Amino acid sequence: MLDYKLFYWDLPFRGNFIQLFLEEVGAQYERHDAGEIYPERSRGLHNPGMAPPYLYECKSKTYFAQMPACLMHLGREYDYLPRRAETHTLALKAILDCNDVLMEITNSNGQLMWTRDSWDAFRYARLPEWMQVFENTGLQHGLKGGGSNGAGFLLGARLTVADIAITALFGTMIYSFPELEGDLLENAPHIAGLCQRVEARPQIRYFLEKQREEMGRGYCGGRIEDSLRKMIG
Ligand SMILES: N[C@@H](CCC(=O)N[C@@H](CS)C(=O)NCC(=O)O)C(=O)O
Repeated sequence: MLDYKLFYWDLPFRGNFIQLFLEEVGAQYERHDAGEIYPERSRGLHNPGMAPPYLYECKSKTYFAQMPACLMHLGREYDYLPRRAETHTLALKAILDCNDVLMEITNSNGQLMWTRDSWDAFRYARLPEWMQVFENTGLQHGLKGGGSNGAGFLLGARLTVADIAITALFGTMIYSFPELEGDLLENAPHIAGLCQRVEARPQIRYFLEKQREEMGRGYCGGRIEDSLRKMIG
């Protein structure tokens, strides 16, 4: 029986946050093209939303929009949320941080194309700071060791929705733009190791291998991806 339908574009970008989670927990789901409900139908849904991704939950016959809300909902359903108040709040914060990075790397979701100056300011100042925010959070709460010898998770000894989000953020970014791997290793070596360990989990690895075979190094699509490739290449 089907558990979920995910309405998103044929790209990893925001959709992978939800897909990695659904793969991790072994949910039965279908991915549908966002164009099936966006933009016309999406405003009139039960729980209307503004933009993809939309997650349809079959058992409750409800839709959810906003990637962080979708992930928090799934985290609760499958018990992937930290139990303590502080780390529970930090899980939401980590997902929101990830979503901010997505917005920033696409220059406000593609509203503006990158120029050399604006890209350099992002890549060499803002992005390293973001990476350090994730790294320091992990070091304060659960990450240990480096690289493939690493252990623990962002918010303690247990894998949570925050680890899935961080892997969807940086694992995807680095696969799409291998030139940025050195930036992550320099600024957030423990997070780099965490992403490798989460990507190596059997269900997730199988999914990513298939996705990468089909989509190659595609990231967010559109003119903003062209602009990113021009800056990084
Ligand atoms: N804050 C929203 C952002 C949604 C968003 O920007 N979606 C993109 C694809 S990743 C889109 O198709 N936007 C079309 C629009 O904004 O109308 C979320 O986290 O879900």
